[in-house]
Amino acid sequence: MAFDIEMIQKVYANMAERVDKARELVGRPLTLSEKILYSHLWEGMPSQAYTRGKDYVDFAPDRVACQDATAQMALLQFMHAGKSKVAVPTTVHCDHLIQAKVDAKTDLARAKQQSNEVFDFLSSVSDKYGIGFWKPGAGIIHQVVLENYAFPGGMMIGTDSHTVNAGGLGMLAIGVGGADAVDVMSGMAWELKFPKLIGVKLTGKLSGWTAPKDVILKVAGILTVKGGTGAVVEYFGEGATAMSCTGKGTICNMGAEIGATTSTFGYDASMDRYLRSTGRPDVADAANKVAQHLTADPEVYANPEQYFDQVIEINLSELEPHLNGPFTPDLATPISKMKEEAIKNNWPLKIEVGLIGSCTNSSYEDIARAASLAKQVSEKNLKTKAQFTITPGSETVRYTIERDGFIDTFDKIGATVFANACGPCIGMWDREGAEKEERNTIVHSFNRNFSKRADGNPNTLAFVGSPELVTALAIAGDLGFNPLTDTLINEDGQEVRLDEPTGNELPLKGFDVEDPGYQAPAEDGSGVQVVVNPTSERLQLLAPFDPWDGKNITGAKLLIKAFGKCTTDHISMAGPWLRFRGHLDNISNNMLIGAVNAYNQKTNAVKNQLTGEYDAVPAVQRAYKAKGVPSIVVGDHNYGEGSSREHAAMEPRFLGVKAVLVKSFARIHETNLKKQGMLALTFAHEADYDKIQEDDTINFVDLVDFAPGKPLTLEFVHADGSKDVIIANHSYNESQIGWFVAGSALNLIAAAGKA
Ligand code: MIC
Ligand code: SF4
Repeated sequence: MAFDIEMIQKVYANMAERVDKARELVGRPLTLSEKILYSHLWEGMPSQAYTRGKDYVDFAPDRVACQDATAQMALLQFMHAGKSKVAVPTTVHCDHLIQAKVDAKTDLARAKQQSNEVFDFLSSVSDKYGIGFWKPGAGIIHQVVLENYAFPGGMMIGTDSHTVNAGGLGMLAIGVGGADAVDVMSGMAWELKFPKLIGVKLTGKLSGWTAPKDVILKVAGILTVKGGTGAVVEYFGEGATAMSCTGKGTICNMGAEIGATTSTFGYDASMDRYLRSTGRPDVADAANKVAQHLTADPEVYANPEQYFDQVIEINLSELEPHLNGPFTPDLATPISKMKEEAIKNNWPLKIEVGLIGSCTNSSYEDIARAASLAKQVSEKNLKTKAQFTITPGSETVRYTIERDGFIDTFDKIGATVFANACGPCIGMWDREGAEKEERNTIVHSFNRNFSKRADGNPNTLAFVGSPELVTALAIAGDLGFNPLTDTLINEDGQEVRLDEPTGNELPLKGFDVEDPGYQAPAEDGSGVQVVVNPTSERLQLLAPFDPWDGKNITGAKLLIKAFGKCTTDHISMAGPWLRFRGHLDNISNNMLIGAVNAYNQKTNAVKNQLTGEYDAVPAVQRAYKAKGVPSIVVGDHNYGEGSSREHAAMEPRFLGVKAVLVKSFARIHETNLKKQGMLALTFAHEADYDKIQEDDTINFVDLVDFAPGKPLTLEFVHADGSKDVIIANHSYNESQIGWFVAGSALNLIAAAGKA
């Protein structure tokens, strides 16, 4: 039986009435995204139509998921909310803190030892507050959620940007910062600007070398890393229904890479099959009864232009396999053009490592198709040229693929099977020789490929592709190899061709597992003690941030003007820093160390305006903090792209930065800044970015009149005494201004809890 089946049945019981009411209010047929949004309003029954891209709306998500690296901060905050139990079904998944080095068993044992304190903390907080706990080794959050919790037509939030993966099972699943999760866990409404809608019509059918991954790699190329901002992407068409449920998951997963709020697919037979195969016939039966509400009204898909803000059409029969990268997931190159592009751009052609798996691509189908290629290595007397690694998404998948002989097949090509965890995808990869920082190429089936992300080496060029393409390329060891047209020379000197990958969507014998790694919480957790050692370097209880003093901020210094791409990896790096995710003071030592200083093009070297000397960003900011000098950060477009990690907002808040002024924000990061009581501002005139100088002192002129829809005026006083007045826009509504005034959103919840 499925987890929380009563909750799912309740959602379905309300659906017809709410969807009908919404259709009447909106006055036209509805997309699936609208049906899910309107049936999850905080107020219950819809009472008005909302304007997309404009109205802030309160929602009531059905569930919450957190992963270890973000759960620490989320739960440290939740502990201040004054509740005895979470208000909606919630789970915690231990997956980010396991470093890949030797193999699954060794690495898992080492991680359990090294992060024992954190795992114990998460386990006991989960036990106390009624949270389902997935132990280290159980799998990656999004795969475990897809296998156990996602359900068509549901709405969930998760403290990880790839929560959107559950769209593969027809949910609206949205990545958020921990403070948003705390709202929902505390039984409060969750606020989101009513999203815009992008429709993607998939015609034709995938075949041969092309995989679902190629759909999203292509979409990323079209929309770029910020093209989906503020929008839900809804996929439909014959190409969508013909695709596996897990393939849909891959497409939704990487919707995070285009900045989309989330992505989803209408309920279809592939979802029914996946639900049954993962032991949830009860959910499938319940969904089938309300199936018409779990997809768009037929008029919508017949005339999408009338209902979506933007429509993209992709013919799957013509889609080529793609490789995206390096350094950004939207640089899309069809495989037939790769050789030419690589030579033109001087990308090293030799592939050092091929890595498959991760939350994005470790379904049974993915692994089966990749294994069908690995099998050809011995059959055709080939030799695998690159190293090859696999990170299974869950113990269920791992156990099943081992049973079905795939692990054996990979073993034969010398593959390393890492633990069921994030590992190399998030810099938890102790790659031999990475410290030499040599220029080199890797290919993987993960989702992100920002600089330093996999192995910490800024000179590693990472290309993202489907697991089958990654496997073929690892066998060939050559970035320029096109398996559709090229041959390889085998050990006997013969020219051979790789046959197209094949594999079953789902295991014929069903999924199997001995120990899935789940721990249910105590029925009554009131007696459970949560201990945080005051001298711990990993965990630190939070102290509330100070409320606003009601005055204009004056005499602020420019901490850094960040140049170009500044993702959450640049603001609060992962990899070795993941160990401090529960200790705000310690992790603040990584604040903005990856951001490029616009004045000297260096990372982690900014001018301390009090001394005139250059120093590390955190050190300079700590010097300002010690002297009580406020500061601001300036940035470019899509600032805070990538992760949901709220550390990227809490660190500057903790160290005394007051405002972040940029050309544009990524959605989750903007909300995270607001929640933590920071000022998240955008240039009214983008060109003003260029007016800002290294020695500037900044005065807010009218912060005392901070109000919704009213831009703020900032005075930038230059070293020679001249000044520029810069207008900053913001998107704060009344209640969000309340967070700023109170010092943080949590301060308000805590005050309400005490009242
Ligand atoms: C990522 O893929 O960048 C992460 C690590 O999963 C993050 C979460 C985190 O930083 O903990 C995400 O995507 O939100
Ligand atoms: Fe983990 Fe990578 Fe997935 Fe993030 S994207 S959850 S780091 S596997």
